[in-house]
This record gives sequence, structure tokens and C-alpha cells, in this order.
Amino acid sequence: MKLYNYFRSSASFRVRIALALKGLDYEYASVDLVKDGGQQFAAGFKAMNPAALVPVLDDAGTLLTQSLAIIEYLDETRPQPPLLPQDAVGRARVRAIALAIACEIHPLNNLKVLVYLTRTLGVSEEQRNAWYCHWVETGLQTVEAMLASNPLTGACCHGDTPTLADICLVPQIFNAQRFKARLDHVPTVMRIHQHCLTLPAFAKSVPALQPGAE
Ligand SMILES: N[C@@H](CCC(=O)N[C@@H](CS)C(=O)NCC(=O)O)C(=O)O
Repeated sequence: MKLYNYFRSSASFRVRIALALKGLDYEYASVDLVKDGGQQFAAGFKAMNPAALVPVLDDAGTLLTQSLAIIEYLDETRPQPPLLPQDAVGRARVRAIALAIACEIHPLNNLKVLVYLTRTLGVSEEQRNAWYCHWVETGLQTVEAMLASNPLTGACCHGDTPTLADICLVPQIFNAQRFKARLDHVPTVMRIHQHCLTLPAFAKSVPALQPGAE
């Protein structure tokens, strides 16, 4: 398998964690989102993913895009250890937490959105950061509410073993920390984040340890 990804990309980070949890080896192909005006816009890469977004997973010639679709594909084709609960209610809860991050927070703060705000709409860096912090802080407050009072929450988002929800949560926190967003209002989120980082699959997937990391 070959993973086209970028060390700082949180969607890439999700797939790296899933591959590591499943103990799967892969070739690391770096797509620098900043260098050369963004290597995601190169014709060769857009031929693989017309959306010009990382990650892309090449599994024996089959090209897969969208991190959550890739992770569910991996879970179906390499089922151990499972990344979703065995029961339908549990799966719905884990997917709801994952989507609260991947659909409600991340797209608003993606690189192309921030670039559009500054370069096309002309907002200042201060306004751009206010935009970023607003969406991540309110979005994580929702995730905190989903986790804090639910008895199904354990050391991880759902019980004591990592699922798709934790795979989305940890990269989002790294991103929030990079932009200096407030996180003191989400203690359960942060407790789970810290716990996940004690697990080797999460620890080895962090941005700073990837090829090309600055
Ligand atoms: N929903 C997509 C999001 C992918 C995505 O937004 N990737 C970002 C990095 S985290 C990217 O490639 N951004 C390039 C850009 O904004 O130009 C997924 O989960 O794979």
C-alpha cells in the first residue's frame, strides 16, 4: 500500500493512525500542500484525486480517497482489530462523534478555506484566526457534550479501545493546538486525547515524526 499524504494534514493523520492500529505497512508518499504552490494541484496528483486533497491510499492499484471512506475500507478488508463497535447503536454513536469532527469542524478550517478567506476575501490574519478558533472551539464543545455525560465513554471515546471517533479526535486537537485555539473548556476531549497518545499507533503517527516534518 502507498499513502499519499502530508505530515501536517489531519485527514492524512487519521489514515496513518488507522493503518498503525491495524499493523499495516505502507509506503509514505509526501504531497507537500505548501511547496511549489501546493503539490496537491499537480496534474499527476489530481489525476488520482480530482478534489486535490490528501490523503489518497493506493491499495494494489485501487485508489481510495476521503479519509473516513478509506478507514472504513481498511476496516472491512482487514477487520482486526475492529475500528467500529460490534453493535449498530455503538457504530452510530462512534460515527456521529467522528462526523461531528470530520464534517462539522474540519471542512470550515481546511487550508483551501483559510487561503480563500485571506487571498480572495482579504480578511486579516487576525480575522482568519478568529474564524478558525470560533469553529474549532464551538465544534469541540459539541463533541465534549457528546462525550462528557455518556456512560459509553471510557478511556477512549467509546469504551476503552480506540475507534474511528478517536482517530478523528486526536488529529483535530493537534490542529487546534497549532492555531492556539482554547481547549480548557473540553476536559473530556483532552483526557481522551492524552490517553490516545500513550498508545503506540497514535504516538508514531503524529506530524512531527513523519518524513518532511518541519
Ligand atoms: N474530507 C476529506 C478532507 C481532505 C482534506 O481536506 N485534506 C486537506 C488536508 S487535511 C488538504 O488536502 N487540503 C489541501 C487544500 O486545502 O488545498 C478527507 O477526510 O479526506
